[in-house]
Amino acid sequence: MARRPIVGGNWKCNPESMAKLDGLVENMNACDASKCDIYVCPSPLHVACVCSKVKAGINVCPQNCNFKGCGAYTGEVAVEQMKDLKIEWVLIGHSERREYFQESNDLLAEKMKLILDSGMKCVYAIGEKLPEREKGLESTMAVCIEQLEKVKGLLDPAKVVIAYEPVWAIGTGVTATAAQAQETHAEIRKWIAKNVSEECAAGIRIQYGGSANAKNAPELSACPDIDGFLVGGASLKPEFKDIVDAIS
Ligand code: G2H
Repeated sequence: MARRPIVGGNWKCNPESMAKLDGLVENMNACDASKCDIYVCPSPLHVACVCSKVKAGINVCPQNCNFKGCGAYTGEVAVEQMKDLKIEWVLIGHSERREYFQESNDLLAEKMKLILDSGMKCVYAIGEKLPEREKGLESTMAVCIEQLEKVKGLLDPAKVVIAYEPVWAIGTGVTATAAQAQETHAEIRKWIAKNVSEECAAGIRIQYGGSANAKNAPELSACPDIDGFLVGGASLKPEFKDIVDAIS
């Protein structure tokens, strides 16, 4: 089954000023969205502004949502508010959310259900830390499986994209080799085939994230089970366009 590639730019908690926001939006608007889906994850304060500035074909995808919707949830952002801005996608499960904000697999499953029930789509990030990678593929997969187990009943390829992001490669400049990434993506797909369905495994898109850049994107993108990228640091540079152009 042909899967349309998808590339996301995760700006994390950047930029520090509105003055710099326009430059980042320009980088996004320079991208050719004809051969892949493109989304951008601005920080919460910048989401509405970015929605008004990105060109058609660039989707805004907030970096998080709360687990309940509107109401007495101080400091949170709700899916209803996103829908009101015509936002279709939400990113959840990023390792920085898991690590610094103690987001558990249970909480993330609750969030994914809420997102899908509200008619939105979800990018769900998973990935192992360095000690697990150092122990090999089996221990790497044990983490990925634990992160997938609670959402397996929600994995609709039309609505969910998985972002495989080995934590040791995030923001470190160390990228998984194409062989390592392909092997893990293929294993994830195999697990989905066995535990969800063959159809889901064949259709669901799995992005790679972790120091993706213009240099490593062509080789990673050529791997059969890698369906695009979730890009952090390089999405803050004009280089993001080159990553999109590298999609094969
Ligand atoms: C992983 C990635 C974006 P970077 O966090 O989600 O960031 O490309 O800087 O490693």
